[in-house]
Amino acid sequence: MQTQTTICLNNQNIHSLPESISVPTYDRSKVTAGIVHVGVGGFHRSHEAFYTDAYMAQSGDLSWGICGVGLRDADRKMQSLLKQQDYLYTLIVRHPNGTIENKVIGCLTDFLLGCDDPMAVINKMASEETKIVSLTITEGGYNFNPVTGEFDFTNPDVIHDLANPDKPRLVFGYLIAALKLRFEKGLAPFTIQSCDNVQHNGDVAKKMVIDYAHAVDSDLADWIESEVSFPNAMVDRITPATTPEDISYLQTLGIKDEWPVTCEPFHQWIIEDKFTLTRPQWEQVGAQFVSDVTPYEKMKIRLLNAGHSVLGILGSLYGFDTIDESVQDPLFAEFLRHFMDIEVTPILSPVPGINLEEYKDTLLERFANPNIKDSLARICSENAAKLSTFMLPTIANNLAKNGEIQCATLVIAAWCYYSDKQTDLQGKPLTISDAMADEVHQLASQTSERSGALLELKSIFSGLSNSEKFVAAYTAQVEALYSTPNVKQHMQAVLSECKLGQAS
Ligand code: CS2
Repeated sequence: MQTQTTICLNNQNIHSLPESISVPTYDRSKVTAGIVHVGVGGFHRSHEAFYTDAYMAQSGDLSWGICGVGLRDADRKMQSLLKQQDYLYTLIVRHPNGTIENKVIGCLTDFLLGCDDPMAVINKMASEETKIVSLTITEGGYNFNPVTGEFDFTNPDVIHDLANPDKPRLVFGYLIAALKLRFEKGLAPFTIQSCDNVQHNGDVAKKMVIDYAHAVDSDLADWIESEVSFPNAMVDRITPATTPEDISYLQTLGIKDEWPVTCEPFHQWIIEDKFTLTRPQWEQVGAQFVSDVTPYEKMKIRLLNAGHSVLGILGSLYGFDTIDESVQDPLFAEFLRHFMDIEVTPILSPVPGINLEEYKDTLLERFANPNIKDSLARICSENAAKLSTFMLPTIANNLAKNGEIQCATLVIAAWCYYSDKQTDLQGKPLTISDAMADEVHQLASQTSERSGALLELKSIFSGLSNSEKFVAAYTAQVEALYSTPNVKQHMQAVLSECKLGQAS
């Protein structure tokens, strides 16, 4: 048997890779890092890094390399694997028809680990070369109370960081320490660019950073408020977690890459054009700069991300493993489309340049891509923060205008059952990864005694639990699901009830 020789992905081997893999065409030794990015997960590597790599290749402006930053010990594995590869990695773009494009991305220049050497990160952010600090810190990473919107000063990590400004744990401590150095040196500040699925992500980042800064130094806080830009943005590219199969697939092509990234072909980035210093001309490679991103981000978060939660929670309970598997079930596809059409579309504002019907068609096609095995476990990770961001505001908007809430409410009822039993309906254990999992489980498991028990989770439900209409709909759904644990039957009931309502 002939054994395939594999070439390790690194600078030295980059021009010996098989022809089926495209490689950076610019001189990596000349790249300097204008961007420091916190949170180098799969999404950053398929999105901002992908655009930035393309921009450097097209423009020849090599001042936009990205210095990656991980803050926690959990980032160590990625840091050490990428370092071994001179920070190169392969983006595997999987089309629905089976076509695969393999592209080595070259714009990462370094990867600093904050928990090992916080000052290295702070000094890097404070260096003159850094023009932008971008963030993918997840919906939960902004440290705000979802009901009041206020910065959570009770978080033990925040208390730690205020007492140890040169050894912070959270991103706010790093940003403030670096901005303080720039302020003292008389250097202009960097732009803080959020790339998370939070509505008004730039405004939220701004409020959190400034609230934290006030607790450190009010002159600094005033300077940040007047000088630092926090552009809002809508970010989009479905990027499942990397699997061992992705690594073996590259090995069959003759390349050894320890942490590639798989993603769909679709990508979108709509950014508010508001930067403190210079920025890459990402519009040359497909990003769009606009003066107001609000309608775009609302459309994306309320349709795509919430749509993922619909399939993720109902599909997990039913026993599906991936998004494509769930949406290929006709009842799940109909339920999702119904949720989008009846509960979300009426609360969206017109979105310039976008036909919403076509956008929703495209979402269903993207979800159905059979080559993107996006696991429901990934989709359901951090459900508490995601539902607060993606789904509960839609219920609140509908309550305010007497709109429909049945689909979204069934999803919340199903989340209660999911968090209570922690198995699917056949009894198979679910993998639950959520910072709030214990709190949620504790209340959800009291549902048999009090059907509205989960709504006592004030940090999530204190707004909605004041609505009699929501509480009645939720308790009815929960009671029905607990007495007949058949998720499809309840999805069907919601659809039939709505059709009856429309006919009468
Ligand atoms: C997903 C997102 O995490 C989730 O729940 O909805 O990661 C989604 O895949 C991306 O936002 C797509 O742009």
